[in-house]
Parts: sequence; C-alpha cells; structure tokens
Amino acid sequence: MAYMQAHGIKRARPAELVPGTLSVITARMDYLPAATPDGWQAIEFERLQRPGEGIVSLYARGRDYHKVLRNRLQKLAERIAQELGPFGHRAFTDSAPVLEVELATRSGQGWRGKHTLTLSRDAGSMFFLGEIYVDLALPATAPETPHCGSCTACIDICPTGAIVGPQRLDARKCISYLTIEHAGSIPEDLRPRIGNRIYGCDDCQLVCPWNKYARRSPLPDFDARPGMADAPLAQLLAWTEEEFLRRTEGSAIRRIGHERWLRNVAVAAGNALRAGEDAALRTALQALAAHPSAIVREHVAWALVAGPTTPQDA
Ligand code: B12
Ligand code: SF4
Ligand code: SF4
Repeated sequence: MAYMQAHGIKRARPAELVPGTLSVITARMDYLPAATPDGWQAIEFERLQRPGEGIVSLYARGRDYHKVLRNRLQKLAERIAQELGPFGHRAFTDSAPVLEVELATRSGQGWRGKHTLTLSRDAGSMFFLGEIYVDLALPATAPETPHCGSCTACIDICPTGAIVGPQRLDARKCISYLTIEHAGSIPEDLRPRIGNRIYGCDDCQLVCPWNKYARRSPLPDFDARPGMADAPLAQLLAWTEEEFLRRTEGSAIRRIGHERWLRNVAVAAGNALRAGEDAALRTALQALAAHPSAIVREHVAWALVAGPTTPQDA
C-alpha cells in the first residue's frame, strides 16, 4: 500500500488532487447480493465452521465494484450537468489517493465505526464509497453523530487483533490486507488465524449490530457467483492459471493474480488439515509441491506439515 504514503498530504486536500475543486459529493452503494436471506450474518459465521470450504468476503462475490460505482457516479454527474449546465468534475471510487471514509463521515453518510469503516443507522456498513469532486460551491451536509456507544464487538471478534483500539487498525495484521494487498509470504504466526478466509474478511462487520439494517443491492452486478463462499479447497487448489483467469473475469479477485490466490488457498488448506485429516486436500496440496512459484511452494510446504493445533496455540 505504498501508494498511500507516496501521495502524502494530497490525500487530505481535494483541491491539490483535482485543481479547482470546491466541494465533494459523496455517495455510498450497497453491496449485499439481492438474494441475501435474513439471518445472513449467522450463515456467514457458520461457513467458518466448515474448514474444507473457502470463503471469499461478501463484497467480492460478484462483479468488481470499481467500474460499477464509477460509471454510476459519472452518470450522476451528467444528470447534474443537464440541470445546471457544464461544470468541472471527476469521479472516484477507491481509484485514487482519496480519504473516502473521512469524506463520507464528514458529509453525513454515517459515522466512523470502531472497526474504522463508515457505518450508518439506515444501512449498516455493507456499502462501497465513491465521490465526485466538483468545482461548484455546494452547501455542506452536516456530519452524522457516532452511535457505537459502549459496544466493542468488532474489536473483540477480530481474529488477528488487528483493531488495536477504537478506530485504529493495524493493517499489517488485518486478514483483508494479508489475503489481498500483501504480495509476499504471510507471517506464519498469523496463518492459523486466517482460517478458511481466502479473500478478505467480514468478521468485524458480521458482528456489528447496525448491520441488521444493511441493505441488499438492487443491481445484478453484485449477485454472488457460484462457488464464491462454499467451494471445496481441494477444487480451488486445482485451478490452473487459465482457469483462475476465466473464472474471475470481471471480478475484483482477478487483481491478486493466480500466485497469491494459490498462496491464500494453501493457508486455508493447512488450517483445514489441522482441523482434521482430509486425504483429498492433502493430495491437492502435494500436486503443487513443485509449483514454479517459491511463494506457492513455501505455503504449500507449511500446509503439508501442519500439525493438529488450534488458533489459540498460535
Ligand atoms: C487501504 C485500505 C484498506 C486497508 C486498510 C484499512 C483501514 N481501515 O485503514 C485494508 C487492506 C486492511 C482494508 C480492508 C478493508 N477494506 Co478497505 N480501503 C482502503 C482504502 C484504499 C484506503 C483507506 C485508508 O486510507 N486507510 C488509511 C487510514 C490512515 O486512513 P483512514 O482510516 O481512512 O482515516 C484516517 C485519516 O482520515 C486521518 N485523518 C483524518 N483527517 C485527517 C486530516 C489530515 C490532514 C490527515 C493527514 C489525516 C487525517 O485520521 C483517520 C483515522 O486514523 C479505502 C478507499 C479509500 N481510498 O479511502 C478502502 C475502504 C476503506 N475499504 C473498504 C472495505 C469494504 C474494506 C473491507 C471491509 C474489505 C473486506 N471485506 O475484506 C476491509 C475492512 C477492514 C477494516 N476493518 O478496515 C471500503 C469501506 C466502505 C465503508 N463502509 O466504509 C473503502 C472505503 C473502499 C470503498 N471505496 O468502498 N482496506
Ligand atoms: S476485516 Fe477481519 S481481520 Fe480485518 S479488522 Fe475486520 S475482523 Fe479484523
Ligand atoms: S461492532 Fe459495535 S463498536 Fe464496532 S462498529 Fe459496530 S457498533 Fe461500533
């Protein structure tokens, strides 16, 4: 995540990123798939009890949100232009050095939960953020007041202790960072805590009481693709690079590439072997023992020597 440091103070000053910016219009877009049943949080927690299946976090089970949200923001800007006449604007979503949570919080989209994400009384936190920087002087929307109270559920449940205090995250420990952003070897002490999460993590949001108000997306883009939350790890280990690219076409998962994917699935497979022997999984791992990537080989070797321990022992 060196890009964050590289952009320095520009991140906090919109007019330095896009000269002429006078206001920022912030937006949120719900991402729970339309078919999400009531009690979805319990269903997601149960998946963690089936170590032989890989879990992709909820936001990444459908189409890559970056394009979907940016296109919609662009259309919104065009509609505003139809009403007001031409104006200078630029749409962002996670695409540039923009402090999105801070902007959302200051403009009334919600407050910053103790897990650091924007949280709303009407929509929980299961939404993406996006912005339109405009050269129009718009009246500011008042910020939302915080409503976490004395709750610490997200801090208490985090499997790696990454939320080191209210609104303070040590990204190096976050499973989302380790499985998506981090390129190299995953620290060994953290591997058992990753469990069967193979792309991102939802725990701090699943446990949040405000997510009973999380909304389903009306867009088919976020419908979950088959096998994104319950595919057997042995099957995922067997994907060739070609198959990985084909199955993740248009999905955010594609960004991590086949090598990181196999690394993540190998960690989950090692954890599954610790939870109970599974001959099919062991065979699938052995088939990768001589993989051309040193990263894959190292994680596969770790998985194969995994003894029966519990995450608490780590
Ligand atoms: C880097 C990043 C990560 C990192 C670090 C996360 C973090 N909490 O910092 C990792 C990889 C761990 C991550 C994980 C996830 N992420 Co992320 N991530 C980002 C990203 C690209 C930047 C966030 C960032 O800048 N963090 C650095 C810290 C220091 O900044 P900050 O917490 O925002 O706020 C500080 C500053 O604003 C500062 N500040 C305030 N005022 C000022 C003024 C000045 C002058 C300065 C210098 C500083 C300053 O104080 C704040 C508190 O410390 C944003 C998109 C974006 N461009 O903003 C998405 C984003 C935050 N992520 C998102 C999501 C969905 C996730 C995950 C849920 C994905 C998943 N399921 O696995 C997890 C959640 C983990 C968690 N509990 O945070 C969404 C959140 C939507 C929401 N409801 O809020 C975002 C907004 C992407 C999007 N466009 O929708 N993410
Ligand atoms: S996403 Fe998972 S690992 Fe990261 S802070 Fe939330 S609970 Fe912890
Ligand atoms: S789990 Fe509790 S402390 Fe954490 S963000 Fe939700 S309400 Fe706030």
